[in-house]
Amino acid sequence: MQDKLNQIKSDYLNQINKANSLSQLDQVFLRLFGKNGEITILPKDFPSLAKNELKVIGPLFNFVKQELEKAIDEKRHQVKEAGYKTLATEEWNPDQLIEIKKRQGQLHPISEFEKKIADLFIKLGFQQFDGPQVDTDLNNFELLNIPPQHPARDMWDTFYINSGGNQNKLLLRTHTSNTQIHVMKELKPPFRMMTIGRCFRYENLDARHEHTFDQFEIIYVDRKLSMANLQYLSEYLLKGMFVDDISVRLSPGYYPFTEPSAHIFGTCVFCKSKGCKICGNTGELELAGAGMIHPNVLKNCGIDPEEFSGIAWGVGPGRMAMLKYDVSDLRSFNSADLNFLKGLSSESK
Ligand code: FA5
Repeated sequence: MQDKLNQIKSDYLNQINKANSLSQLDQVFLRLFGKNGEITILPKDFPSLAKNELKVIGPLFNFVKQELEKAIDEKRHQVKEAGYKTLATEEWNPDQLIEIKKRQGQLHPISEFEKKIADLFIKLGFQQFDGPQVDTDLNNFELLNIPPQHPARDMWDTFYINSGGNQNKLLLRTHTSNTQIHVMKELKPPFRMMTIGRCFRYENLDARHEHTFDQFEIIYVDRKLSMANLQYLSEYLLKGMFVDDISVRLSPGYYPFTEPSAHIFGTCVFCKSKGCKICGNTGELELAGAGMIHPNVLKNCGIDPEEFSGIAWGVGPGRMAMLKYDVSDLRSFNSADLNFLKGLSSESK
């Protein structure tokens, strides 16, 4: 038995040495360790061995088995490494290299548009602030003079994150007006602030309504401000972003957090005021909501309404970009259609 084991060892080490492919090594492995492999069947003869002989054969068997397994493993590794080297040297053909062309990135047209709006107001001394997209019911509604059960909540229905006790209820903000509250609580008037950010609404979607869209909002708090300042800033925005002859119209509106309130309209560029399906046959598009900050809101933020007044308005840059770029469906901006978006870059306009 001892001779047989030594014979198997030397024969198979020889075969393993000569093998130069993984499939040859698999064959050798099967001949040794397969169902009827030479190493597999050997222990069947152990019961017929004398005890003394078994004491020698047992450890020798284990040693030979481990040596052969180790030799196969090492040879497999060598064969694989040699294969990689061949691939890297002989099969590598530099002619197959494909040139990866550099692609020039650009800002999304809405971001580009928002940057231009912000630049306009930086010139007038407005500071930019960022407000939370997830906020409390208190900041999004109550401190803006919209108590629970107020019918105006229907217009700004949103997505709720938890139903925790009323004021602490978390929601996705419906407008950037929550930022008014954060800023007015922190700053002492007079101040001019602006904010741009994402808003969310539980909306019926159409060419002018998205469930997720951006708003740009300004607040100006000082002594002796009036609707005349509001009219001026609205025209400043629209003329700055469009052309000097765009007509701006303020019509009376209602917002619980402003008094008086107004809707700001710009001429519909699609039909040139004739009336079309984009503007709902009105000849103009509503771009912003605005007004003088309600005394209750000023008080809620610790500002004395007897001494200070404030102007606020919030516009949808997406709606304005529709006009600027002649896009008939707001949803195209989020379509991820690169050809469409590239066509709207500042260079092409
Ligand atoms: C507001 O959200 C007020 N917070 C604006 C405001 C601020 C009024 C400060 C007074 C003082 P409104 O819901 O009308 O108002 O929205 C303002 C603008 O956001 C709209 O004129 C429109 O341009 C844009 N907008 C509103 N809803 C959507 C929507 N679903 N998809 C795209 N744009 C929208």
